[in-house]
Amino acid sequence: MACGKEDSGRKDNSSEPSKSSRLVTVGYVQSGTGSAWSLANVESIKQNCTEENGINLIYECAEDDFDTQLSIVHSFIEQKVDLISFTPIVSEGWEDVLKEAKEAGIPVIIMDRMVETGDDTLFNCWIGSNFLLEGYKAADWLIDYMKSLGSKKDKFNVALFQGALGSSAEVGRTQGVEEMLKTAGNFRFVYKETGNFNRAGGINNMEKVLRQKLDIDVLIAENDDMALGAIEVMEKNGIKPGKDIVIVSFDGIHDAFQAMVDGKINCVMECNPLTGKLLANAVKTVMDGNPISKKNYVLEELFPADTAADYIDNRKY
Ligand code: GYE
Repeated sequence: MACGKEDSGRKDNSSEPSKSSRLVTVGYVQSGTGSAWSLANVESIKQNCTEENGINLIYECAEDDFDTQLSIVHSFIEQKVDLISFTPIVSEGWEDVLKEAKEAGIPVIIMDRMVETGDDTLFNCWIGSNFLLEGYKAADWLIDYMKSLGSKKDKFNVALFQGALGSSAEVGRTQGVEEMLKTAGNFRFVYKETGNFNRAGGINNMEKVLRQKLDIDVLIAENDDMALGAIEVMEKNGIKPGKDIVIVSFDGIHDAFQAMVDGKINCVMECNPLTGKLLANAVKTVMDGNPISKKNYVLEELFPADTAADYIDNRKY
């Protein structure tokens, strides 16, 4: 209606601020886009942090490089954006820049992965997953599943493909699965390396496992992309994924659900990337000066393979 006939040539004397001056400028920097999870996360943020929702989004991606991400956050402070948000590639190293943001009076919302600072007044809130709990739940399922197979082995050999080292997603999941499997007493980690949360990392690690003839019973991949990469290698080498090697992974992307339906992944611990709406709501709450919880966990479920067919058609990512 702004361009309607009635308005033409008329001076706007109203005290109502113009649309653009009411928009909150949010500088957001994503960690990287190497996984289907992060692509879905970016999509969700872009779909919800819109002008219709009162947000002018400046979107940047750090392509998994910490220094790049740090300098982008710095540039947001220099640009005097209204609010900064980011998914920290690694947990540590954020203290100084967060202090600068605080001194400049710019609120900060941390997304997905967490920062490690001694002072949680350095950010307004965090929205993300309970990675430690994800690790516990996945390993707990695995313990029962291995029991149900009735194997005579007294120890199961486990390969763990970790996510990007030092990210809270990696740290939490690693701790969770290690602690939980230790309580069972019959799991032995024979391989533990990062695959950087991407398919190439899954391929490289699986090739190494085979080269080293590690004879693994279980693969725990800290995200689906690495599991799918490993599956490619297994199949090329005549190994039946999901049968010869039990596979558990994290995220719950559509391709992993398909792999479960096909019997190639045994269980997926979901990690929900659809947090754009929560971010848009949190931006409003913070900018309105209303109170907000410091930590906001997203809901997520465990999906054993026999449930996958019921859910696959409704997966949104
Ligand atoms: O599991 C992985 C992504 O931080 C929760 O990062 C996120 C993880 C997710 O690249 O696929």
